[in-house]
Amino acid sequence: MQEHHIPHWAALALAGLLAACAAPAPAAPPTPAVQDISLVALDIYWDQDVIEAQANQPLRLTLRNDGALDHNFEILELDISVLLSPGESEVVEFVVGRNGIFSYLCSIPGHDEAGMLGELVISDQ
Ligand SMILES: [Cu+2]
Repeated sequence: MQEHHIPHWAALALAGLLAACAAPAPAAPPTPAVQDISLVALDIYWDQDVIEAQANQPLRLTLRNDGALDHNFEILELDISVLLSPGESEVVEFVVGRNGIFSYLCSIPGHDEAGMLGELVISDQ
């Protein structure tokens, strides 16, 4: 029954305050910068052995197969596996939430042994 002690103008002000609280926040947090990285598969190697990126920032990895063979980009630890036919390209977007070195390779038999492997190095700097 406390409402009875609140003056009418105060109740209106309170209602206004509650409405303001329910409204969406005026300033949205800044959108994290997307890190655009390209990796090209060739016969039989990747065009890069090391990829560096930041933790907790969206990573947009564009994979392209410029070879004449199938290649399959794979990062086991991140559960990423992308099969690329010759001439094909595909974009994978993901975020790595911690620092570390994540090995990538081509999982087509024999290709990693032939040198189709590299490291995705994630840091927070
Ligand atoms: Cu391959």
